[in-house]
Amino acid sequence: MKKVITYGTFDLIHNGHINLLRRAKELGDYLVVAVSTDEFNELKNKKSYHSYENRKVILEAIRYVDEVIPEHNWEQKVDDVKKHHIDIFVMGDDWKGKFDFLKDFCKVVYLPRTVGISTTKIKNDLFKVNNG
Ligand code: C2G
Repeated sequence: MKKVITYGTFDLIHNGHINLLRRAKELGDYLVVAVSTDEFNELKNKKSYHSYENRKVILEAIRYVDEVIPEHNWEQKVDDVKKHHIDIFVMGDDWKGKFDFLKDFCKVVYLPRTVGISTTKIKNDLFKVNNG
């Protein structure tokens, strides 16, 4: 069984996230998603609308996702790859090159981001709609 892992905040789930999760799953048989905890989001200077628990519940309901684990810090990826016997690490290409150190432990794949959508765009568009 080929196992894939990807990491992210996945707040306000949108088609960009779904495209990534679908393509990540297509690379193997089992997809683990490491979703950032609220505490780690603070480290990433990200404030998510949904709590960790709710982002986890939402991800677990997505057909491409087989398992959701917490992402507590930047340093856990090598341990995660070993502990979960991961074959392929996948991220959107805004991260291209940033995780190449994992190539010693698994295949590293950067997928093109979906253009025109992001959690920040959703928040900004909603602000505009509600504030004239
Ligand atoms: N993504 C995408 N297309 C978009 C928006 C996001 O392909 N239009 C991808 C990102 O490239 C990332 C994943 O969806 O691979 C999750 O995006 P975020 O929730 O923004 O994740 P991020 O904050 O980049 O966290 O340790 C890694 C970090 O936790 C990544």
